[in-house]
Formats: sequence, C-alpha cells, structure tokens
Amino acid sequence: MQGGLYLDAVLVAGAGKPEVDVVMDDLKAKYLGQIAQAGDEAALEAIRLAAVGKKGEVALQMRELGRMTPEERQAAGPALNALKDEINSALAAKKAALADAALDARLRDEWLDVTLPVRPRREGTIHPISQVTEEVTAIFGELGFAVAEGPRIDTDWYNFDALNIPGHHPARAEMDTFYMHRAEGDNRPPHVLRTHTSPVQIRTMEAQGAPLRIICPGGVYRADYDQTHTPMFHQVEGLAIDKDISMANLKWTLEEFFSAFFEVEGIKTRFRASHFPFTEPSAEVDIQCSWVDGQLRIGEGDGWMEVLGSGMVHPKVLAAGGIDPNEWQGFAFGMGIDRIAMLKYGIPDLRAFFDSDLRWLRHYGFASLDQPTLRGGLSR
Ligand code: 2U9
Repeated sequence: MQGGLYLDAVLVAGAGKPEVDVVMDDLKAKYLGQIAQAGDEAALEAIRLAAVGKKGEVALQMRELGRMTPEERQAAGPALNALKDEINSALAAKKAALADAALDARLRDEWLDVTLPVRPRREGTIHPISQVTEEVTAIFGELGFAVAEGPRIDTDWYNFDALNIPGHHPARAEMDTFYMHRAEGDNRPPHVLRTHTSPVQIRTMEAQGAPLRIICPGGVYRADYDQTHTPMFHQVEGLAIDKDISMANLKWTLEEFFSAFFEVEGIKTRFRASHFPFTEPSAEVDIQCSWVDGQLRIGEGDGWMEVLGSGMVHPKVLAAGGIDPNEWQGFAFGMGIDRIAMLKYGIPDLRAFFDSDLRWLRHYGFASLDQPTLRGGLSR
C-alpha cells in the first residue's frame, strides 16, 4: 500500500512539479482525508503509525533524501518535516475533537435529576440521640446558653480532681472509670475516658472565665453494662456563672427547659436534697408525671420521675476553673440524653440505641432535613 502510493506519485511526475512534491501532495491529501474521517482513537493511532510512525510513509520519503542531489535535498528535507508536523497537528486536533464529542455524548446520556424526591426506603434517618441533642441545644440556645465541647479522653485531674473528687473519694471507684493504658516509664498524667462531660466545663471556665452560660452535650464512658447502663452513654450538663445566681434561677431554667422539651406547658419540678462532690447544696430533680393504663404521661398528675442532678457549683470547683468563688457563683446540672430521649419518644430499651438495627432506626429515627427549633417545632 505504502509503496503503491509512492509509485503512483512517481508515475504522474511528468506533470511539471518535481517528483517529491507530487508525492508529498498526495500523502498530505490522503492522510488529512483519513484523519478527517477517523471515528475513534484507535483509527487515529493506525493512521499515525502508517503516516508518521517509524516505518510510516513519511519516514520512507525521508530515506529517499539520501538519493537526491544536495539542491533537491535542501528543498525536500524541510518540506517533508513540515508535512510531518502538519499531519501530527491534524492528528492532535482530531484527537481533541473526538474527546470533546465523547464528553458531549456522556453529558447527554448520563444525567441525573437532582430535584427528584429521595426514595423513602433508602433515606437515612437521624438517630434519636442526635435529634434529642439538637432539641436540647435549640432550647438552651433560646435561653442564652452556648454549646461547649472538649476531648473524650482527658487527664484524671480534669475528670476528677478539678471537680472536687480527690484520689481517695468513693465517687472515683463508683464511676467505674476506664483508664488509658500507660507504657512503663511514661510519666505523663494518667488519662481516662471521661466519665461525665464536666471536664469540658472546667476547660471552658479556664478559657473564657466568668460570666458563663454553657451546655456540654456528648458521649461519656463508664465500665457498666446491664438493662439500664451501657459503657458509653450521653449526657448534657449545664453551667451558668454570674454574680447573682441562685437555686431559684436553676429551678426556673429547668422548668422552662422541661416544658419546651416535653412540649407540655408549665411542667412542675420537685427538688430533693442530695449530695454531689461538685455542687453544694445539691439536689436531685423530679418532674411531674402520671401513669394512665400503664402509659407514662409527663407534665400531668401527682407522680414524680427523677430526671436530673443539680446544685450550686462548689467553691473549690470554681477555683479549679480559675474563677474567684468570692466574686462569682453558679448553678450546674447534669442529665442523661439517652434517658430523656427514652422518656420523650417512648423507647423501651436503652441498649437498642447502640445496636445499629436498621428496622429500629427506621422506626425511631427522624427526618434528616428537619432541624429542631422552638419556632419551627422540636420534633416534627
Ligand atoms: C462543673 C460544676 C458542676 C454537673 C452535675 C449532676 C449534678 C448529676 C448525673 C445525672 C444523670 C449524671 O447522666 S447522669 O448519670 N449528673 O447528677 N451533674 S450536678 O455539675 C457540675 C459540672 C461541672 C464545673
């Protein structure tokens, strides 16, 4: 084939042009025509090899240069190089055009209507713990509390000592603490998986000082597992520090919170004297409830349900956070998020929260785009 064209060209050489020019005109016409017709990259590659490859027709013509007179060579050499460049440029342009056309075809064929509704079976749901955390955050946000967060692994000083729980204190043993492993010779302070979110309050007091209004939601860890305890669970603790804060402010704040959270107006609370190392005085808090036909109703009747621990922050704890207890005072409270989620949404078994059972998640989960707000509704 290649030799054939060369011979054809030689045959028409008598038409006035030098032989090599005629050959090059023909090669150019032939290959530019083929390139224009090529339908895919494989065809382009075959053309490239036949035209400008090592054994292609242009190379064949280059070899002929040796047989020419110096004058002929001087004209034919650059002309052959120019032909080679022209074919290469045409190949590159066609390759780019084919790639553009392929992309256009993909864009035409592969499309997705992003406005279509999600298929309900495939839709993920918000876990009740996340939902309740958002609800609690929205309510306390309206009351002027910001969210503070901190590490889940902390030193025993932040988790215990700063909270007035010294080494010998029975509360340390009671909390069934997970201690982090320490290699021999490691003299960093012992670290624990936080047993409550209180170390976050200490860190926030240190960082921001008084006055302060924060809630600290998050996972905490205790080595305990039975029907009502899981080794990881969720708490929300609150802290308000100012110059003139009393148990009366605490009671009002909690009643506002429970009324909004359980969506029942005017829920009453009952404070029972208690003891925690980090608060003095301390109180356990019950909310009003009743049992009707074996069903719990919150915010009505004359029964009581314990939901929370609280008190006035112990002066030693304020001092540990770098706040002068002679100038400032504050209230604090703590409750289990999992527990209030069970009460609000009638979830019977705590352990199911952590089973990742899809049927359970579909049943108790929440729509993913509905953010709880006090105005928009907490739990649509
Ligand atoms: C600082 C000062 C005081 C937080 C408090 C409780 C009482 C309490 C329990 C409720 C159920 C934990 O999830 S639970 O097991 N919590 O009873 N928590 S007062 O007091 C603080 C915290 C931080 C700096």
